Amino acid sequence: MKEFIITEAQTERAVLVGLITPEQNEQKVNEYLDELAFLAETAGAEPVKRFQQRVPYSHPVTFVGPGKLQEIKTYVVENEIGIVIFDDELSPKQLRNIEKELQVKILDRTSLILDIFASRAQTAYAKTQVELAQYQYMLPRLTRLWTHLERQRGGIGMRGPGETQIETDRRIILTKISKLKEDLQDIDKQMSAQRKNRGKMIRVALVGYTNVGKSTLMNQLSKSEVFAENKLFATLDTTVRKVIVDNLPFLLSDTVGFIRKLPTQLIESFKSTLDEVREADLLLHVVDISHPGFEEQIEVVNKTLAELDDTEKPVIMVFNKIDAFTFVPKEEDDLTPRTRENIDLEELERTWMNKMQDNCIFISAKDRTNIDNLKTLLYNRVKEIHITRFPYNDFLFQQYDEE
Ligand SMILES: Nc1nc2c(ncn2[C@@H]2O[C@H](COP(=O)(O)OP(=O)(O)OP(=O)(O)O)[C@@H](O)[C@H]2O)c(=O)[nH]1
Ligand SMILES: [Mg+2]
Repeated sequence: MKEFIITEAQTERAVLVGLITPEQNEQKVNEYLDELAFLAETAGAEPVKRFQQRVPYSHPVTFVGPGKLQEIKTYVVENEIGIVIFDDELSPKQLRNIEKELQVKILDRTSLILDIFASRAQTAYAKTQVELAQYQYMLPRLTRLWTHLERQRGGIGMRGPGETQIETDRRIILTKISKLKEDLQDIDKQMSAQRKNRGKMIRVALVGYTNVGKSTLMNQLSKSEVFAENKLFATLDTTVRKVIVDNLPFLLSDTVGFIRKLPTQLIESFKSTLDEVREADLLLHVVDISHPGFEEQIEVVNKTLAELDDTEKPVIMVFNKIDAFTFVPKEEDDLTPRTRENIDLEELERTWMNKMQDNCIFISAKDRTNIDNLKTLLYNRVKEIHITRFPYNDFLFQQYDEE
């Protein structure tokens, strides 16, 4: 079975491939490929070259057109490339054909993210979740391979050993999937019991795109040491800490970051990690304001949150990394519409303050800028929630406020 598991991409030279389509213009594709390159580096590969093609939609058989595929092949052979990574999820058919043609390891966005998750998973729980997602990714790809072979060999009377092997593999995978699901259910029960035991404390969850600084902020707010680094998906397991601001205690959790096209298998199998988000009373949506695509990242996070949970939760928008924000002033006669590049920080702040009322703040978790104001904001919101939830219990706060 081993050969089906997506292997880790260790310091292998990689080529990245993206499509310029009516939905994603050249600038967007460049941004997506930057992100794909970051993902590839996180997985241990070295991206050395990018290929792009302008097409109305992806080629059903080979993703890029046949001419482009030959161009990639020539480059791969001449430059000893070990992996070719595609920026979209490849269909089983595309995967087979591209693999056959290029004769090197082929990954897509989904399998790359799954690979990173697999190498990052620390606890038995995270490992089980990722393994389940990997098998679910594999299964349809095996099925297609099987029907593909069957068609080639001509069906009845021709069912040879190759096909039997694949059928066996399919059965093994199905058994594994149901075993993993059972394991997860057991752990889920334990975890939900644990969450219940935490009592009535207000729960606040840090959410956001990957690498925006959630864990760094968690460390600042709780004075803990949560693993934070400049890699994607540094955090896979949820960490929960008790935080006390001005004598007011609440629970703060740090969770897995979101990303564009987060594989659905992963959302599914990480459901219980994400329960922490679902059961939170208040969300701190952390945004990396220094990232050129921060607005799209906000959308991705909001969409993923909506998929997880259809109830509206109070949200505080936390715009992080203001120390790294760069502003390119506009020339006076420049009539191009305002974009991220020519709006300065104050203007952004005003716009968001208007939109979010008081529920937004601009900080630098790294330099601790505005962290005290964030704490005050948190204190006020948590207190409000507490008072609406436990109206007879607010003497507690009088005590706090008097101290
Ligand atoms: N310049 C700057 N960098 C920051 C700031 N906050 C965090 N970082 C850096 O951003 C990177 C990612 O930080 P993390 O805290 O790991 O981000 P995260 O959101 O927890 O990321 P994942 O767990 O991977 O989703 C690290 O290199 C941090 O040092 C900030 O305010 N300014
Ligand atoms: Mg983190």
